[in-house]
Amino acid sequence: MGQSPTQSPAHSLASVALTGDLARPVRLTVPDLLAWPQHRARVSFECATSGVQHHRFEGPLLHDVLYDAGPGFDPARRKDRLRFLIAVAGADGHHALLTWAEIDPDFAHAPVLLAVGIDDTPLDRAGPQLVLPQDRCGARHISGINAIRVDGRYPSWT
Ligand SMILES: Nc1nc2c(c(=O)[nH]1)N[C@H]1C(S)=C(S)[C@@H](COP(=O)(O)O)O[C@H]1N2
Ligand SMILES: [Mo]
Repeated sequence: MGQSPTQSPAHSLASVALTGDLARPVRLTVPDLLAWPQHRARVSFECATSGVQHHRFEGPLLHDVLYDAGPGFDPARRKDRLRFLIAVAGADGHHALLTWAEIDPDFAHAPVLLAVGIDDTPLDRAGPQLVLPQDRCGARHISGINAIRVDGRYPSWT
């Protein structure tokens, strides 16, 4: 897996920074994201202002990419994962929060993608997109992702 810094002058590749409670924070380009198993999804979503859209996406599972960055929970204790949030942000500031349990195979196991292609067009320059095939509304289909922060700051309620 490539971990070189982006803003490669020759190609001006977009990149996404994985930060927060991770053992191995990293900055990844869309070509870097091809290193994980690729999944496909046909998605329809409705925008409150522009109506229904249909797209085909492909890319790695968000869970696979984040898991490899070493989230700071105890992998042997399922309950320990329940305090983790994932903040996904586009370069324009649009953002959404997911819980770790939403994408964890032991919990909701949502097939959330970090898409590297939309309708057969690579997203190398535009940046990856968050794809939640289970969402009816399109608002969480964040385009031009440039930051994902994993946040386990809820260790205890007391
Ligand atoms: N970065 C970014 N992604 C975004 C938005 C946005 O404002 N910024 N709007 C969301 C909303 S409300 C919808 S409905 C879909 C619309 O997808 P489209 O931009 O392909 O039309 O994108 C979502 N992703
Ligand atoms: Mo929307």
